[in-house]
Amino acid sequence: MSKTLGRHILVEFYGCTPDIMNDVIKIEQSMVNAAIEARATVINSTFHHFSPYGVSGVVVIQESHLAIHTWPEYRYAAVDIFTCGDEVNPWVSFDFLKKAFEADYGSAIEINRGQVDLMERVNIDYLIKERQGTEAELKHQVTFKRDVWFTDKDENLALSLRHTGELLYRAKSEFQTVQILDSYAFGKMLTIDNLVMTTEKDEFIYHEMISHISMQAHGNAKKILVIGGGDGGTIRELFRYPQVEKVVMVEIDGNVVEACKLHLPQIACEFENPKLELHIADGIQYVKDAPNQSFDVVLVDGSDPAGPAEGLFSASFYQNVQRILKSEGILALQSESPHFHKKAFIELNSCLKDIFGNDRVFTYLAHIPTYPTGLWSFTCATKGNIHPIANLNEEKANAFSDQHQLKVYDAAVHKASFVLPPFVKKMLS
Ligand code: SPD
Repeated sequence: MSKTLGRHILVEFYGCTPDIMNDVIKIEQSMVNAAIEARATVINSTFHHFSPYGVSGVVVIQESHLAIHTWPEYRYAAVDIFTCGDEVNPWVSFDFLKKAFEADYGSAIEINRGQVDLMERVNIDYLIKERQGTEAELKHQVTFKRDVWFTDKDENLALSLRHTGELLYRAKSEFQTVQILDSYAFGKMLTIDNLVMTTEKDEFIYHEMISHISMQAHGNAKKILVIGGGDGGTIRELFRYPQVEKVVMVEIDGNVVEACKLHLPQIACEFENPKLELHIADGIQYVKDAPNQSFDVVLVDGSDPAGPAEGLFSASFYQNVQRILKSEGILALQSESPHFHKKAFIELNSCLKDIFGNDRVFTYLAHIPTYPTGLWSFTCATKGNIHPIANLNEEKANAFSDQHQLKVYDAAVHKASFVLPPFVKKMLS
């Protein structure tokens, strides 16, 4: 056989473990290590996870590349390993990956690339820049840049955040998978089922906006119920109010609380507050069982309408919330993005209007950079004489904002957040 420039193997891995096929961090690390095992020099890696599942990525090596695309639902990975020169053996990477992906079966075809006999070598020494060391020293100087991405997406739209590629926390419960990753742009972030829940750098927007609009509109809330909110950001805001006597938090997954206490302590900083009554339980069941008129404020700080949070978008849940609110009470909830979760956003609004009355449901908006599309909505619904704008004591709200050095909430933002652009008004009419 004539001499070739490179060896290219096209690999089929069947019967892989589905969880591994959906794990961007494990796959990136395995692909990088497969290259290192084969004595390649890694320059760069780029990996993306796709919701709901699947990973794509490439490791650029000095000797060419390793690429992958996975189909966790078929327990399948298509891998492509191309190496140049005699020093790197792509079959070493093949063996390494078969083991790492726990594949039942792996096959490959090898293609020899660049048959030297068929080509004529020309002199291109003029392209060589002045060298700064020996071959070995130059190889050593190559720096490896990892490019690993987390993607929060539906079929048509996505938000991606680059992270370090290290997994700080992962726990899989009967409900969901909870992770903590470290993103370059927004710091550490909590993800649930591959959706961004909160990040160190922009969490303040969500937590101030879900809490203070209702708290300031009510003016004297003493007993508050938080459904979800296991990261602790919402209760941190609530405990800024000295009149608060009790906050009941019902979070379905203890892993969320554990993960945030360990890795996001500036968010999860009020779990030891003696006024907190924490239940690791189902919030839907809790509101079903709670007595009539028992809370001044109810905040629904849940995830998106899939998995365990789905019930937080149902009429029966809000009928119970309406029942357990005091006669002068207010509810606020995260109501998704008018762009990203259009259906949930519209349906939730009409469901709340049916339960609380047309003139008692108020949508407000905030810009949250790490949620898909950035434009995020909240909704409040009231009982009694509470009106979220008319009731606002601006002086008090501004003094509160100053005193606590809030970063997004003040009286002007409170009022402005209820100003809806015509396209959103139209969606809700
Ligand atoms: N798509 C993200 C919706 C997240 C809502 N809850 C976030 C929890 C923060 N406490």
